Amino acid sequence: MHCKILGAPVQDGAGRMGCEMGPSALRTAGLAAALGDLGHRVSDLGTVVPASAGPIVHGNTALKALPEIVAWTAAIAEAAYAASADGMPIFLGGDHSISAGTVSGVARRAAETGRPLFVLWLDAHPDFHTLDTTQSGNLHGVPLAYASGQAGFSGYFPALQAPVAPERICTLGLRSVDPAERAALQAAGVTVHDMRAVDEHGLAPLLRAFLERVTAQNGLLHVSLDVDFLDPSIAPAVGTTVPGGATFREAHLAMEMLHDSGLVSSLDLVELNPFLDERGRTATLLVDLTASLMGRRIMDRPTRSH
Ligand code: DIR
Ligand code: MN
Ligand code: MN
Ligand code: MN
Repeated sequence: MHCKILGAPVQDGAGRMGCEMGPSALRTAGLAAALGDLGHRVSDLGTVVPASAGPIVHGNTALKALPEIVAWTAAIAEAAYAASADGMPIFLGGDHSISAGTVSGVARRAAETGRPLFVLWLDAHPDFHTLDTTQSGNLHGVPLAYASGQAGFSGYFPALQAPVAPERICTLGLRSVDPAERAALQAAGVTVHDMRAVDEHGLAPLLRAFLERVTAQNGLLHVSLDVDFLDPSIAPAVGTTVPGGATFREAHLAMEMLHDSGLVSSLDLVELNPFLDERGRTATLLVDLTASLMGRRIMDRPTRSH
């Protein structure tokens, strides 16, 4: 596989500074070497540069850095569209607002290939606010709503060329959902597996059922991995830690199953805040999880896992 690394050092979408350093930390933790050791060809495409931000006025006065995030989204969407022409783009955030651009860009590409794009959102949060419902005003809370074509973005964010149908989205790991998001997720028909579901059923059957749906429709799969999907005890370097997240083995199992599925066509690694890390521990974990997703295994398996 040709892995294409692309940095998107956005931090204006999060409530605090530091995510700008995410791409540097992931590179320093050895992402390219880990992928190369697995036999992949690796290209580092460098860093996305945003368009210049013009003034934008919106009625929700809580919104923070709307012109900046809109400018980033336009640039990231173009870069994601270009990078997804072939190979496997790996987008290094940056806060989760980068996924407004990554998902819309790869969705535009998928629409041209005629294969349906599915999205797996690994996160403590659904990031399903609209510009009208966010109360924090932090725009890392809106990318999934935008990319799936929810109302309220037009005239502000770039026009969506290929919204991802909510029925093709699965969120896994949720444990912090705002009331407006809960209602919107249900109304839209997004598949939601919160941590209660993971506790009750185990992660594997939930993920397997989703992957079987992607396979049945010959789909492509974008995976968006927010650091706060992981339990803070193993991944402290994120501004929005929430207790009760995925364990080390749950996270690796998810990545191993994703690898075995052969379905993943693009990946986001987001919300890493190196300023909050403990000697690169979280960055290293993200590199190891990416390696599992790209084929690192404990033992060879005689049969595919699904
Ligand atoms: C909260 C937290 N739902 C908000 N969101 C995120 O600010 O809208 N935290 N994405 O990481
Ligand atoms: Mn997120
Ligand atoms: Mn989150
Ligand atoms: Mn977040």
